[in-house]
Amino acid sequence: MSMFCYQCQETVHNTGCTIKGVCGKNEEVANLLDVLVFTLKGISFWNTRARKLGINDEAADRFVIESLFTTITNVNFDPEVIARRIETALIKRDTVKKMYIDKQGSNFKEKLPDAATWNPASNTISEYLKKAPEVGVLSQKNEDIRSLRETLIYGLKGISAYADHAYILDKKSDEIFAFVQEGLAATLDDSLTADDLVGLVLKAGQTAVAVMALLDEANTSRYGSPEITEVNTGIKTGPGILVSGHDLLDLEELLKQTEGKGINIYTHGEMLPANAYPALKKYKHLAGNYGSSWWHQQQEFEAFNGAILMTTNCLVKPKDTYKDRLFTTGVVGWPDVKHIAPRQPGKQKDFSPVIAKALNQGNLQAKTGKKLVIGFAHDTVMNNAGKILELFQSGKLKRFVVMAGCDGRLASREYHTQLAEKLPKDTIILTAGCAKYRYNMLDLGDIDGIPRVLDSGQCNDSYSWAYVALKLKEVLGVDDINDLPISYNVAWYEQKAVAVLLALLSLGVKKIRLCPTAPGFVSSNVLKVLQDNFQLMVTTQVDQDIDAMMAGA
Ligand code: SF4
Ligand code: SF3
Repeated sequence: MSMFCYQCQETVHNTGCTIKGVCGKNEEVANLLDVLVFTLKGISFWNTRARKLGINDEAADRFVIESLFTTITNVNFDPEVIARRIETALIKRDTVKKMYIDKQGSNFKEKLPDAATWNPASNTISEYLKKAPEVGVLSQKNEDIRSLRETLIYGLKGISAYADHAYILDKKSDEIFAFVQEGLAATLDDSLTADDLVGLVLKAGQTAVAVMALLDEANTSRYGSPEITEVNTGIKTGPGILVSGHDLLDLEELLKQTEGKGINIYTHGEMLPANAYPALKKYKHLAGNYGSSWWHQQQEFEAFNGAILMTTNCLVKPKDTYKDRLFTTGVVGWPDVKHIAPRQPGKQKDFSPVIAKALNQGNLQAKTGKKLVIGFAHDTVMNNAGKILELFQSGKLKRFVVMAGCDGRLASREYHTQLAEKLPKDTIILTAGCAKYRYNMLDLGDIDGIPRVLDSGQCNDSYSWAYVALKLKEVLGVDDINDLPISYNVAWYEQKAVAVLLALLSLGVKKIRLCPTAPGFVSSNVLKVLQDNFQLMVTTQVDQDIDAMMAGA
């Protein structure tokens, strides 16, 4: 058996993980995930056709987005869970297929793609694995078509993660479901040219904007607009639970279930922005944020002596020192780590095992920490729009630098710390996602009371910066979004960042600098298209990039 995966920024030599994943994914899991994506293409093939007849299966819609989310970097490492998803996918595909054939008949003129009809000899991991070499990334021999198809699929993975978060909060969009499946089905169609695929990649960018807007609405309609909030980063005496990942409803239910029990709840990584939502910060035992971005979790989880709940990515191979106090839930999973079961209709998830573990662990040792100021999503920024415009007009503020995105292990990501330190004092950093942990503890000061780092939230809250750019364009009467005093210096790691990048491209944003590398899945020809049309660049030296950005280049 061997594997091939190049979907994230840490792929070996920026070309592909072939023996095991840097992320901890072994070849069995990597191959099963390839087969899962293949079966999702099969569902999408039939459901896209069914939709054209005015019928479709919403259960299949939800299943496709949740399963694509499962295949994102650092989400699920459990072969049994992935195998059961493949089995369910085949059942769902056949349900949709039957629905279509019942209405349209089965007189097909063209040859159906393998994904539309494949059935394993048995529903076992070994049978699924036999299929993997035929359906993995390298099964497409044309490098550019492979690159475009995979870019599309990774964008769809990011879109699906956000659509799933929105769905959990009762917001959904049929257009988004339909496009995810149209895109997946398109990767089965050998008649599509490179230009057709470029068109779909850009449409994925538009869909990424739409899904981030939907998730923004889902979050703010339930939890209110984020408010400027000082977040404690220390530890209080008393039992504690650390909650990581992106799922706000998991956090809310845990807060409800721990109320009055003397347990403090801390956020970690991408859960930090939860502290700024009025309907979450009202819980007195939401005690602050502990630790930093995902890849520090082995040290941070070990040192945090309470229970830990991982609600979504990024999960890193758990160490034995904390494995027994770690819990996963939702799409995230690791073999032998206790998993909190899905929510039943009309009920909350049952977090009692997490709560019992926290109480059993006893008091955490108190520790003081700095205060982080967060909560600068679009509403807060727009409420301060007058002041910000004044700063621009008076020359006290020269430029916004969007530094949103993901953090990662590579030493060269120190670039963003240095960039934050060296940017002229008349610039403001706009951030979102876990990339911020590279610089959010620095003292970068403020400009007339407006902090020099404005944190809008999770990676999906990059939407706020697109929103602010579009509003600024309107207010300043500028024709082209690229004439605004905004530079984009974006850090990427996993596939949600791919969706965010495609979103920016679809809005016409040019001269984006990507840190720390160009994606390994982008072939040299595809990269050239991106450079020619969008002047997409990779970051170089900090000083050189600052000079260029300040000159608008
Ligand atoms: Fe490698 Fe990234 Fe794929 Fe993991 S997700 S196997 S690190 S490319
Ligand atoms: Fe970070 Fe995984 Fe992407 Fe949501 S937690 S930004 S890397």
